[in-house]
Amino acid sequence: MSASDLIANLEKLGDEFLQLIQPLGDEQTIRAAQAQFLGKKGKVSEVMRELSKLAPADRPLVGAAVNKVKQTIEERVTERLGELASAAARADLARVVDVTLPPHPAPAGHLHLLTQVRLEAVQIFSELGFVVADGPQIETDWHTFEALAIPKEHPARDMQDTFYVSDEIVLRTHTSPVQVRTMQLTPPPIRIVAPGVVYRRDDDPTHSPMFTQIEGLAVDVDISFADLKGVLLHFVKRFFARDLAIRLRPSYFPFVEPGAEVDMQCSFCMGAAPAVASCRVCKGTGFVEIGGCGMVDPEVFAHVKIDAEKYTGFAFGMGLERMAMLRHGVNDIKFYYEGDVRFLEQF
Ligand code: FA5
Repeated sequence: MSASDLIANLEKLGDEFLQLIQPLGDEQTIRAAQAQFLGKKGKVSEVMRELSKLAPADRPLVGAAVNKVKQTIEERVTERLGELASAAARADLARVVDVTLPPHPAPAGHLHLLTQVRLEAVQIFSELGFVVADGPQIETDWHTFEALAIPKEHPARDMQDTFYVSDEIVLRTHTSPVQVRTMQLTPPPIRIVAPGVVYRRDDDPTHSPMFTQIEGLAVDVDISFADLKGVLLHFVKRFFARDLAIRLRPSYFPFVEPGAEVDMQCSFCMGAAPAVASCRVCKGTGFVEIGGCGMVDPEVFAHVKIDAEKYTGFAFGMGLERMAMLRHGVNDIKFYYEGDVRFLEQF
């Protein structure tokens, strides 16, 4: 083939490519067309192979024509891709966005089961006129033990049971020191509940070294044991939303006289045969202990300078983990503290 034939062929290839690319609407097919012409086995390369057969004097002319058609093809590819990109951008801008559509819901957390239980307990007591009181978790030995008539030799003060910060400072082992602080500051009538974290050297499936209690205290003229029983019964019925019985079992707490353990009817088997016989929650007794209670001991009144001749009072303290366990069937106290979402999101 002569040099002029080759140049004419190259020009034709250029025109052919320009026609071919015109209707193509996406990058992939445009690139494929480009390869069909400029690739190793492409149409332009085929012409280039003829170059070696030409007289040396003719080669530069044809070489220049090859470069020209290559340039034409490459420029047109760039141009066409640019056109497609701006058409896509224009279409994107023209798209109608409905700004009134609701967004995808973001996963939201909720209050921890223990927080829910604490708030509910406070709500129930506040309906009876109790207000919330607070006290420090790092407490003096005096407020935790001494003022509550818990003598130095009492087993609760043992290193086995209490976390000591120093000889005179402890991590409070119960919420009862809030009774003392409240009575020191407020003259009767008093009606408070004090929910809060307490610490003991305890660790098994139903006991944790850190747990939550709710303390109650009422001091006024003519407060009786019947008032105490009425408040506790009302609380248990409301909290469990069932007509459960309570049992006040005589017991000893140095700061109350008389004192009692608060048992409630087992919310799992209801204490009824035959389920009660094999109930693992109440261990076949039909009742479960939830706290302690009693009438404020005159010795405590003496420590906080309240006239025991004029006033009487009742106090109680219950474990909130225990109550949440009974209401929701939680069988290991650790679940509350491990932060496992599979447990937490059930409540
Ligand atoms: C007391 O702590 C008394 N301060 C209660 C009290 C208050 C009596 C006012 C009289 C007047 P006790 O040690 O029994 O009592 O604890 C009360 C409740 O806390 C228990 O019934 C139990 O529900 C819960 N509790 C005790 N130890 C733990 C523990 N390690 N982990 C989880 N809950 C516990």
